[in-house]
Amino acid sequence: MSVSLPASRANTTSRRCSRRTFLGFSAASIGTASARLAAREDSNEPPNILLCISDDQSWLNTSAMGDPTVRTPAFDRVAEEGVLFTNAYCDAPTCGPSRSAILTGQPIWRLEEAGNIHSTLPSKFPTYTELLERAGYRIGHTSKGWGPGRLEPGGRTRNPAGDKFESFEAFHVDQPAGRPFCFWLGSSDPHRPYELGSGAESGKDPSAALVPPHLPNNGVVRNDILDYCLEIERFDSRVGTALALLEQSGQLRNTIVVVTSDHGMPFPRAKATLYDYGTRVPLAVRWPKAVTGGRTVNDFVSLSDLAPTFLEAAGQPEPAAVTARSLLAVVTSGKSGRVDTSRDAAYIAMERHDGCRRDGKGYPCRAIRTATHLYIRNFEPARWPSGSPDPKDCARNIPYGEVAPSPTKTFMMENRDDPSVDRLAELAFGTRPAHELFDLQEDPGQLRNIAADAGAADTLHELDDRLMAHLAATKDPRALGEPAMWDHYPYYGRKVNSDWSVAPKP
Ligand SMILES: [Ca+2]
Repeated sequence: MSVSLPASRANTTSRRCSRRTFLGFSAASIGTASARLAAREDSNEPPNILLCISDDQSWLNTSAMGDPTVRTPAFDRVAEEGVLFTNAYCDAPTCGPSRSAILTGQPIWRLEEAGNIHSTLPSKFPTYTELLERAGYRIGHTSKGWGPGRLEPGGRTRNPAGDKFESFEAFHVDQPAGRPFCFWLGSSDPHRPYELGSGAESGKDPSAALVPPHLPNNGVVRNDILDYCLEIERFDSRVGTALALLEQSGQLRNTIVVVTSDHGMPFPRAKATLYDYGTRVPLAVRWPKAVTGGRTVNDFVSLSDLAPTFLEAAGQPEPAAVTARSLLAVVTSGKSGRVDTSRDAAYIAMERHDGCRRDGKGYPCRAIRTATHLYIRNFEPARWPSGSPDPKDCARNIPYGEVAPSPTKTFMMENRDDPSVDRLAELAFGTRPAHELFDLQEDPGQLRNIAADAGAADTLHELDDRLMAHLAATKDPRALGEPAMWDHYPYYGRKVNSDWSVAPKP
């Protein structure tokens, strides 16, 4: 065995990484003979895994999905030669929690402190990366891995995405033949800030920008979107470089390449909300050795499904705590459209995003997204969903601290009295009721909450029952009536505002 484990960690994972389940390769077995063996494609050879994950990109903003202002040839190639998922959702629309769900295969309500941003990922929650490493994989990451947050309070000494490298190329240059790898190709694109006007200066046409229906359709917003699109292209070019490298080394055929994002775009009523522009993400999966390409699949999938997918593809059992579902049967089915009819909904959650409410309070909410409806349950509707309007409560003294500072946000705040802006600003910054229900056939932009409509009562009750049953079955303290600690966990982000603090645990 190439890796020896401290007893405490070995105990928590012995069920799934015994010698019996070891893949059969290790540092000791990697020699000239095994390298020659690996050079011939062995049908039992475990796949390499390359997860390419951008930072804050909504599902529509790829050329494969029809956005005319962005060019994403790498994403498009993975989609065309693999499977394009049109109904993929993050587990939480906030960086750290979403990444914790991806790594563990569990929703954030099962991950204690990791349900908050600028927190930690306790080491008792096993990650697919570490499980694969113990099975013999070489793991690494570049740029943004798990985070933001602090690892030490969770009992970790390195990023759970793997050792850090300058680039995928820097990792790959030392990759031994005959040993599989698992790499996390992270990025801080298209996270804010942007270079103002860079999108238009690159030649993009502001009039072609895809303006979501919940944002004002004007030059400020259009140019902000083009700046965002330019950063998506920078991420995509890095994916393209990795694909080319694997093609040159002859490894592309048996590498599972996934391209996605941790959650949606950093604009008002998008990131850090449970509406589609915050939660619906690009997702394409390519693995020619086992996956027939040229397919579009509409099943509802969550990014936490990736962890059990990778483990199953590598022939590894998943930890008992994993509640997400492997996508391997779907991606290897050869089918398009709705493949697994039981995948008819996605569940999404948020607790504390940024530090912008007194006493460290978050905005706890959960949602179920089906093909026809989005239903949101807000557990603390008296709180401000986008952060307090009082600058003294917010980092950098900018009101509504859960909405990233941007030209779009500034415009909407400064023009709130304008009749063309006021309703959209209220949707972005105002309070929200305990129940929100949107009919996606009538209202795909999710602008009109019909939860109080008499005609929607049956649908609301049905979706509320389904959401709460799912949360209870997966042991969400919010659904079980148990103490929810997210308001009280430490916050390790930068506290620019000295007035801001977290109330201690009761
Ligand atoms: Ca992010």
